[in-house]
Amino acid sequence: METSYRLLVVVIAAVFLRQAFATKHTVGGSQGWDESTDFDSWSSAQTFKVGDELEFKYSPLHNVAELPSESAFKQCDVSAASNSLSGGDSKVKLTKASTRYFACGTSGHCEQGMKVKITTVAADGSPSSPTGSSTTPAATTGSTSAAGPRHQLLSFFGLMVFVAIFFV
Ligand SMILES: [Cu+2]
Repeated sequence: METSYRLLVVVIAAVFLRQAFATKHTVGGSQGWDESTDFDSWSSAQTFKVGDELEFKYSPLHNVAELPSESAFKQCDVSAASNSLSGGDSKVKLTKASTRYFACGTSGHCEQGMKVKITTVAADGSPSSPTGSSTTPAATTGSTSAAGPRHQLLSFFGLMVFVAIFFV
């Protein structure tokens, strides 16, 4: 009885810690990896952090080609692909702060807009360049870090669960 309780606690803690540190982004949201999806709108609403994962979900008509450069991306040069994925459910780990380019390798699909540019930032979420040119009044600074408290709350919850494992 007690052993299964502790196992449950460990599983819950693992789930919360994973949520606190990594996010899985389903490319294109509920529409998935498809010609009809507006990938610019989708990606601009996301924050990609180191450690996060992309998941491409698509029909057998499609595949995922990673392109090596901005120019290959702009020209839809899928023949230059540095990596190709297929099978309908492809996961890509974002391992460093960089910009990566993905397109569908099926003829004509990239030209129809089936491509997405992913810019990954450092996991701590700190901006890569200095912000603002003037001193911000103290009263408005609270609104700039909306993602921070939630992250800290999840981390804190995970820590509390680990503490509970040792004292229960
Ligand atoms: Cu396609």
